Amino acid sequence: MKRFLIAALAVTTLGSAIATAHAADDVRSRMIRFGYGLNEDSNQGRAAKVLAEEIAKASDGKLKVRTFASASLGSDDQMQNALMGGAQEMMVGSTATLVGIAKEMAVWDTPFLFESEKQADYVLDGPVGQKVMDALEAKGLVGLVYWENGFRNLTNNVRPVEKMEDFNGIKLRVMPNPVFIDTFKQMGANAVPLPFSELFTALETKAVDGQENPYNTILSSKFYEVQKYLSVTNHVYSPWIVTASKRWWDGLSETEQGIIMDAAKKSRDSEREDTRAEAREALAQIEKQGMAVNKVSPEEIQRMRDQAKPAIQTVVDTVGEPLFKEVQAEIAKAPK
Ligand code: KDG
Repeated sequence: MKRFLIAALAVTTLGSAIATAHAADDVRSRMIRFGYGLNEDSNQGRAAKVLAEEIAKASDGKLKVRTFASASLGSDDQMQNALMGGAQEMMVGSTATLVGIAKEMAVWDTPFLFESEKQADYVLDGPVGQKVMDALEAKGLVGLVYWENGFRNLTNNVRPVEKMEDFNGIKLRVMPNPVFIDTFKQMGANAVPLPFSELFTALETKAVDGQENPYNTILSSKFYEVQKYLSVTNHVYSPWIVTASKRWWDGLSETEQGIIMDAAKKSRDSEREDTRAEAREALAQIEKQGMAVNKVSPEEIQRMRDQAKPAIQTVVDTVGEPLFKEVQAEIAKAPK
């Protein structure tokens, strides 16, 4: 009996060693180009570094991620096209810039959709967040994880926005996305869609008067150098999404896909923690850089929510009522 047990143990040990060896063989030496739009020392850049390190560590250095900051591989939509064509392997960008590729992504542009990061995490990482990601596959992209861009706030050079009427006449840059254009037209602004890569110059040359982004981006992109007023609205929570070229992804072994997916989840958790820690300090730092900050009153926020209702209908018309209702149901289940 004892000899049998020893033999069985030996076979099992040998089997697992062979399996490990095969798994290691399943990982080839590869270079992965990962592009993003913000600069290297932004929250987006720091998270890209974490992702690269986690993938290298888990593949014994075989999977090398080369990160490209500041839209050096192109704007979000240019990189998305490169991934779909197989000319680039991975990227992170805004879900809002994917609406032209997968209309389901527009659900995340709904004004005032999430009230907290906790709600956002629960919904984005849950079944409906995955369902929206899955819509990318038919278009040649693989959605891996959502990172946090954050709650968006207004900056401009004309006046502090304290009530809805203050939007009138402001040329406001928005992400190239129908819901954002609609939302700010409803508010009375002159919405000007521009890629993020052109935003700083547009502000500097006064081609536009203002823009809206999370504190982290206002800080890391130094918008305080070309903007006077910051008005706190938290009018929408913006996710980023890490995507891969489906043409490239389907050529990876299961082991390689598992390594990248596990690393992406680690980078997601680390990015959210880093972004939130930075956001807690960012407002004070932005004020220190000379921007005048005003918090829009709850009454005026409610007026903006009411005014934005036609834009919410644009979302429902774009993504379909069933998906919109599924997101609302998930939000209702989310922890506060
Ligand atoms: O690559 C830059 C994008 O992540 C961009 O979407 C950031 O929120 C953004 C914006 O305003 O364009």
